Amino acid sequence: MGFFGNFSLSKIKDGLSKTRDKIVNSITEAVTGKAVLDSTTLDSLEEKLIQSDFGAETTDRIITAVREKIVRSKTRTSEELISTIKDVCIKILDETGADSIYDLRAIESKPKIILVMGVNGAGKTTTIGKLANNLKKEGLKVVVGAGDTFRAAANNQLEVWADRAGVKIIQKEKADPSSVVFETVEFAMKNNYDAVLIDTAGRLHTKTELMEELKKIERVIKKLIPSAPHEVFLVLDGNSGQNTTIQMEEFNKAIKVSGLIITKLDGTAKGGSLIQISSKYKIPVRFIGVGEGIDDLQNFDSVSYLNAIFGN
Ligand SMILES: Nc1nc2c(ncn2[C@@H]2O[C@H](COP(=O)(O)OP(=O)(O)OP(=O)(O)O)[C@@H](O)[C@H]2O)c(=O)[nH]1
Ligand SMILES: [Mg+2]
Repeated sequence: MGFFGNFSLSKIKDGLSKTRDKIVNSITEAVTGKAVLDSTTLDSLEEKLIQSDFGAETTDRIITAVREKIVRSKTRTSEELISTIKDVCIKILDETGADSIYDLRAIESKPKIILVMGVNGAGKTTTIGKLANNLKKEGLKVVVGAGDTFRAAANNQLEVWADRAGVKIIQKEKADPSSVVFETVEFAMKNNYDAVLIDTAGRLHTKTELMEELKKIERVIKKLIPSAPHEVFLVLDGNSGQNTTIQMEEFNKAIKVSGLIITKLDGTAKGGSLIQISSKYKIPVRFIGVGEGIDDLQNFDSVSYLNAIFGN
């Protein structure tokens, strides 16, 4: 289950209970009492899938699979339907390369530079705190760079997390974000650190100058280490539903995203959007946030995720 010792199936299950209720109930509702899966029932199923944030493309794939498998078979239980839908989702997640053995500790070159970006309030700083804590616990020498110089409170917030995790932080008041990033990477290189986690300010993907700032951060990192950043994580709020696809597109244009972190999956009914974004962009989800605590970040394991929604 990856490198997080805190992997917890029950946490994932609890977190995804609203998503599970929404998806499974609405699918069951669409087909219950229907002796035949005629086009009206399939239309209704299609509508429910769209409402569950699967997106048009995934919904098409599911409806095609349902047509092929279920319409022709004699037994048409809702269990069979759910298992067909789950199979499509397994394929979609497999195609992204998301797997439970992904290991953030793997260090191709030292220091490993991990850049974290996303819109305002997505959960970047919290996630960095959780990642720092986990990497530190695994014995890695970790430094976090306070690349969010936009809000005065941002530095304090990251500092609190760095303290909690017991890792070094590099911060500079009122500085240009890329200069903080430069200093952090340089510090890590000079002092033989294993991993650098870089926090960035939340930004609207529609703000061109802020997206340019991200590109500048990447350029600055490359000046010091041409192969870096080694991971570029886009943090997406699991509650955003449809809006996540546009964020994905715009951030990916600025810096190529290597992995996704979906936060706040606890308590949202929009967990289906994770499937939508996986299907559309084929970028692996690496971690999911299931709470605000330091231990509430889990390695993404597609099988556990789908079991939590659809049952085993
Ligand atoms: N329930 C829940 N809350 C979360 C999770 N991740 C983050 N949060 C909360 O979301 C809020 C915003 O988190 P931050 O980490 O400050 O988000 P950010 O992306 O750094 O925000 P900006 O820097 O302002 O753009 C905080 O209240 C966090 O506690 C999660 O997985 N579950
Ligand atoms: Mg922040």
